[in-house]
Amino acid sequence: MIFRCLSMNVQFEEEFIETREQYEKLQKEGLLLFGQVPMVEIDGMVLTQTRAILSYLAAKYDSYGKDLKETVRINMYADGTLDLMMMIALAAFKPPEEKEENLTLIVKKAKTRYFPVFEKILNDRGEDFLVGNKFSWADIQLLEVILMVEELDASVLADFPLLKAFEARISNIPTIRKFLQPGSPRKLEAAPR
Ligand SMILES: N[C@@H](CCC(=O)N[C@@H](CS)C(=O)NCC(=O)O)C(=O)O
Repeated sequence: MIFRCLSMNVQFEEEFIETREQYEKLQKEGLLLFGQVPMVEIDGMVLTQTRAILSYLAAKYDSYGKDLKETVRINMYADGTLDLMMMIALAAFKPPEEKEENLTLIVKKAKTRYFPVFEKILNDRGEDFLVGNKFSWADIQLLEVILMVEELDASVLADFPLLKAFEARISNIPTIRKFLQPGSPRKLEAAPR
């Protein structure tokens, strides 16, 4: 979400839920449709559900393909990366004795199920971006998950040269580069270890 806004140079305020009270306040105010975060206030609306929020932002900021066929591919790629991200997020809630093993499995899954798909897409299409040779939600989503998995295993892209180049390319888009630099408004959540 944050990445998405930043890549389009959209200003936003980011707030993490750090206490039970903060979460309960949102609940009491009736802002959380299913009692869950993330939640985004935008254009006079209160939105929840990650995929719904991200697809709204993608459509609003012209990063959702030029036609339905591009859009459905963007959805497939973004959904795949979101599944992988969700595994990482949920690892934080595993009992400590299971956590390390779970994270190892996630890295393995990234290497065997998810990253080969994106390496092949980049190879087959020979383009700089995943869909339509134009920056889209799928690209930012993939960069985000690459960075997340690299926090677990810095060498995870060793066998994926096109993904490594993709990571460098997308990270170097000026607004994204600025966002990733230390001292930017980026707030890092603790890695799930
Ligand atoms: N399907 C939702 C899932 C969101 C979700 O699981 N949020 C967690 C925090 S990461 C939450 O709010 N859990 C509190 C609860 O379920 O009671 C989405 O994609 O946004």
